[in-house]
Formats: sequence, C-alpha cells, structure tokens
Amino acid sequence: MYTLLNGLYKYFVQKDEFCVLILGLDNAGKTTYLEAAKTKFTKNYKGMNPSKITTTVGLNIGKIDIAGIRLNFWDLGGQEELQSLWDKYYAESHALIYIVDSSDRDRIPDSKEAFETLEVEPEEEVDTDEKRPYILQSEVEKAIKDMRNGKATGDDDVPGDVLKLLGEDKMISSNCLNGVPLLVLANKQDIPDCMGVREVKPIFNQSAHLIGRRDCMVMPVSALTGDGIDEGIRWLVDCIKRNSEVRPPRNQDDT
Ligand SMILES: Nc1nc2c(ncn2[C@@H]2O[C@H](COP(=O)(O)OP(=O)(O)OP(=O)(O)O)[C@@H](O)[C@H]2O)c(=O)[nH]1
Ligand SMILES: [Mg+2]
Repeated sequence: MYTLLNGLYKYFVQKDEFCVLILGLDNAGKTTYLEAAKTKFTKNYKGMNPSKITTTVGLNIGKIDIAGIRLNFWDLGGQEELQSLWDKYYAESHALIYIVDSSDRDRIPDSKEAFETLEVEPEEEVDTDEKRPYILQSEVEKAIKDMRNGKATGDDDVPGDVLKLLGEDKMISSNCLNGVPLLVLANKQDIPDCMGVREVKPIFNQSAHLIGRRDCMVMPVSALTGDGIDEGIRWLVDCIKRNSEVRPPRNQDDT
C-alpha cells in the first residue's frame, strides 16, 4: 500500500529535476542573475538586495519550478583560482549558462579564454604509456574536420594525444558537457555603452568548432533590472526538455 501511494505521489507531485550550471568570470553577475531568476519564477520570493550580494567562494544553489519541471541551479565562484572547481559539476549538468559582463570590454578575452580553455583534472591527461614519438599532421587535420562536422566528439573518436594537442580537453568541449544546451548571456545591458549581442556573439562564435552540436543561444540580459531573464530561462527549459532523452532528469531512476 505504501509503495502504491508513494508511486502515485511521485507520479502526480514529483517533478523531473534538471541541473543548470551558471559559469563566467568573477563579477560577471552570476549570483545577481540567479537571485533575479528566482524572484521572477518563485511566488512570494523577495530576492536578496543586489547590493548585499558578495563574491561567491564555493557554490550558491537555487531552484525554480517551471513548465512542469524543476531546475536546480549551481552558481559557482568565477575567480581564477575557483575555476578549477567548475569541471567537478559538468557530468551532472543538463544545461549551461555562461554569463559575460558586457560592460567590461577589457575582460572579454579572459572570459572567452575561461569559456574555452579550462584545464581538466590531471587524471584525465594522456597516459604516458600511450604517448607516441610523433603525431601525424594528417591525423590532426582529420580530427579537426571530424570535430567540426560533428563526427568526432571525444577521445573515443580521436586519439588522446591528438586531442591534447588540439586543446580539446577544454571546458565547452569537455566530454561531460557533450550536447548540453548552452545559453551565453550578455549581462549588464542596463549600462550605457556596454557591448550588445551583436558584438558579443561573433566573439563566442569563434569557438564554434569547440561548441559543437548543441542548442546554443546568445541573449542580452540585465540581472539588475530583470530584463531578458524570462526569455532566457524559457528557451533553456525548451532545450532541456528536448534533450532529456540524451540527458534524462536526475530523479528518472527513482522508484
Ligand atoms: N549594472 C549592472 N550591474 C550588475 C548586473 N549584474 C550584476 N551586477 C553587479 O556586478 C557585480 C558582481 O555581481 P555578482 O552577481 O556578485 O557576480 P558573480 O558573477 O556572481 O561574481 P563571483 O561570485 O565573484 O564569481 C555586483 O556589484 C552586481 O550588482 C547588471 O545586470 N547590471
Ligand atoms: Mg557569485
């Protein structure tokens, strides 16, 4: 009887849960964004005053129930020394939000670098026994071609040492993030003279060969005023649902 009731409870009440990782450099506005999203989508939730938000050392979590599913957000600290923690969360993520401070032109190159050049854990490095004395140019060219047209997605398809040479063990191309929807947010649009989507998009498009095949969007947002929050979250929800056969919800195996 308990099992039956428990099953019915889960069927009618429990929502499929998905995890959304929020990354970006320090000061990009990740925590402010999470607070704004929670405020927008949670009845009776009065968000934290943005002036009270301080730099994140570790992890902030937050949840939103929307369109019949639950999104669990992980907002990680963006300071350089904390970026090494990002990849611990990749395998569990169903979507990635990458936040850019569009008002800080000087740090755009750093933001792009963090986006595409985060080192993976040492144990994932190529085993020294596997190292060969040389790597053929044709192998590298073939790997690039295969990756560009989506034929090769990881070290099952490309030898580890070729991958390493190409720097394909980086954040957005990490195996653990394969196919995960990506929302790049050009934040702080309320600041005069900030970069618009038209300027931010081409910069991240340069990483298209690393982004590979996945739902991907660049949107303008102001975490401070709340403009653009709604559109971004709804886009992400649609993508997560579409991708849920590949990345099933966390509670799918619960009995
Ligand atoms: N004008 C403006 N300021 C913003 C916006 N979003 C965030 N800020 C400000 O940017 C600063 C940093 O915001 P945080 O949310 O703490 O940034 P973070 O990305 O979480 O930073 P770390 O936790 O250090 O990684 C704060 O002073 C925010 O008030 C925005 O849309 N517009
Ligand atoms: Mg923060």
